[in-house]
Amino acid sequence: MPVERTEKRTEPRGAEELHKCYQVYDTIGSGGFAKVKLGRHIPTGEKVAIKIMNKKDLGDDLPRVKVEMEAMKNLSHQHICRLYQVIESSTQIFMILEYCPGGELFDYIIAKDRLSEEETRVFFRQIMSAMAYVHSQGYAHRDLKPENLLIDGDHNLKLIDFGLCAKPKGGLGYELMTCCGSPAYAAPELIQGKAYIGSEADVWSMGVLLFALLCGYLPFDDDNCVVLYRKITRGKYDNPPWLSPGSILLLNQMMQVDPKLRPAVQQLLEHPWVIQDYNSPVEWHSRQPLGHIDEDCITEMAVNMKRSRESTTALVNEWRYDHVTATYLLLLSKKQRGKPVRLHTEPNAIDAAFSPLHGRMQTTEDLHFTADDDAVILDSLDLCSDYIDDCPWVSVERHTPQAVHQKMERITDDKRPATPLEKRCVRSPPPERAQVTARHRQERRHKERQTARDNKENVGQQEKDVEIFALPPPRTPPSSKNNTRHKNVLTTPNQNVANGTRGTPKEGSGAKDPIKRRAAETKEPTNIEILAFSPERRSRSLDMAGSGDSGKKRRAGRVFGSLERGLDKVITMLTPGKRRAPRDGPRKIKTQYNVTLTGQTNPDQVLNQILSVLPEKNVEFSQKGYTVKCKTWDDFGKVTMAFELEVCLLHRPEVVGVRRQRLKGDAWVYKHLVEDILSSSSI
Ligand code: H91
Repeated sequence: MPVERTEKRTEPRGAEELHKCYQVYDTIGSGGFAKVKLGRHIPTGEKVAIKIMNKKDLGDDLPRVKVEMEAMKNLSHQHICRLYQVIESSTQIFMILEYCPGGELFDYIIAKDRLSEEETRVFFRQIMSAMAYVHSQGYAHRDLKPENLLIDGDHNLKLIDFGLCAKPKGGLGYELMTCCGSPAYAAPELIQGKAYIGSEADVWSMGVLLFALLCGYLPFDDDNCVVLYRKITRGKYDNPPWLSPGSILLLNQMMQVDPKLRPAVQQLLEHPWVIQDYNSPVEWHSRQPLGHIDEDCITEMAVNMKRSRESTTALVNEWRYDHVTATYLLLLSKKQRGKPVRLHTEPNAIDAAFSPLHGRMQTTEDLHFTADDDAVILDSLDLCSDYIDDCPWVSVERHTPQAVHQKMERITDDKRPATPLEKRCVRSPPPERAQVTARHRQERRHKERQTARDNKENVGQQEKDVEIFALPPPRTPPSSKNNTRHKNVLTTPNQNVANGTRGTPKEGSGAKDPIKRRAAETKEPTNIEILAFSPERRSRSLDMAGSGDSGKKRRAGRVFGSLERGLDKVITMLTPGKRRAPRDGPRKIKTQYNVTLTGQTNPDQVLNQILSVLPEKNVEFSQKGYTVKCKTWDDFGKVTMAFELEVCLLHRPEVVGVRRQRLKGDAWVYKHLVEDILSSSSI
């Protein structure tokens, strides 16, 4: 007899509910108001991404999150990131999502400069498959770009960020009015503020995306919004010489200024360029249709919950996006990857964790460090280390305590995202920087463009200059600008922690200072002013004490509190006589696609070179060890970009590398800025 359990469900506070079913680890990224953390679903042992949002911070963007959650509940496709669970309290929203260890397609493209036509085709077929499905379900995505495509463990793409998607009531044929998405990918009709058809605008964005894959840069680009809009409305771009005639033709068809001349995604599925080497149209139907019930997963859950298969099926069929949905979908994901359909927990554990009869609620502390402290701590280390293995941007030697500790210390700042209109303004840096980036870019591409111009230009372009632009509204500067620029202080990586003491100016200026020591040994000139003492963290993050930022860090610190304490314990155990493991030098990492090789062998010199160019690029930074956290600000005191540069040592070849990670801001502006920093640092 099925047990009616839905009435018994209570609504524990969000974070508590989260910690009952998930182990929560490091922040792995951020998107707008959200922070994304790595997690593990305890019953299945599967890794997940946890998108964490504070309702207060969301403000007017709360509807956008609701739109995203609704869309993701209605979409189930092999190339769309799966939503497993939503935990909502009065203050927070947690979205439990499919974990994609390969990170953003954007980083993959820029690491490779551009992709070959063959590799582009593999990815583009997957993008088309996802988009044909999205459109078939009546949705338009409206924010297609390589930052919104993630690479999973099998090197397959997963579409994310449905916050701007639309599902017109009368179907996709109905016109939309809201101008949204990233300007560089926006269709001409959209930026002109005209009514437009969502699916047609998506096809334009797919054309821009295809160009970015094949070329490694954007077809329409400019630091000045007005110029950028003019380029888009003209629809005129240069075809670089490496593009095949087939690619030129397809790009041209997708980036037609007249939306009615663009092919629909359904037509593109069997386009000659798309089926080349495959000889078959793209398969776009869902391999995991909504509502399908897998008997093996039901059996495993029924046994675990001591229920009948019928009542378990009924429970799963409610699709409440609670722990039941998450357990079912994660079991299914295990099955699809050929893993055993097994729940790790004690019998009845999924149910028990949520039962009001369960007694005392588990806390984060309980979860990690109660019964068998060390075992659980080591499990945490193991996951961190798994994560580190997975991620292209972090690869440290397994189980190195200091590396794990260092990873745990990284806290990504939560900042308000740019609204679509504000996003455009991110593209308008202060004049000095605009000049630097534009000049640099121009020089770099001048040759390519010369050749491209000689090449056949895209046909069907419109010469008419359309002057109606949806311009950003005038912005009022904040009344009190508390982002006074602070003088950046260049330091050497801290060596004092190893001794458990903070160096005094006198001590630090001595031979312990690695840069001075090395400079003395190698007679290398130290071209920067070196601070006589070397505390752990420097510069703006210290200077910001009164600005509210440090409060955020303190709060974030509490989230990690118990785990960090546990890690400290392990580290203490593994490192006799030391409270924390010292970091004698930069991390040793594998060559990854987000690491730039320098050809140099002295990490301190590379670090100094980077630090010395940051001020002239108007980049504010804080340095800790060999990691430099960078930020740029607009004239209104808003952070436009946040990223990390980390000097590290590579195994093969044995040179110094610079790992880069974007945390916030326009991806292409970031790319140009980092290129600029690294080339100006002569590394
Ligand atoms: N960009 C538009 O940084 C800037 C690894 C990583 C691994 C993920 C799975 C899901 C999501 C992100 C992941 C992720 C946003 C995800 C899914 C949805 C969504 C958001 C995130 C970033 C945010 C962090 C992302 C990459 C894209 C990493 N991320 N590291 N698995 O709305 Cl539906 Cl915000």
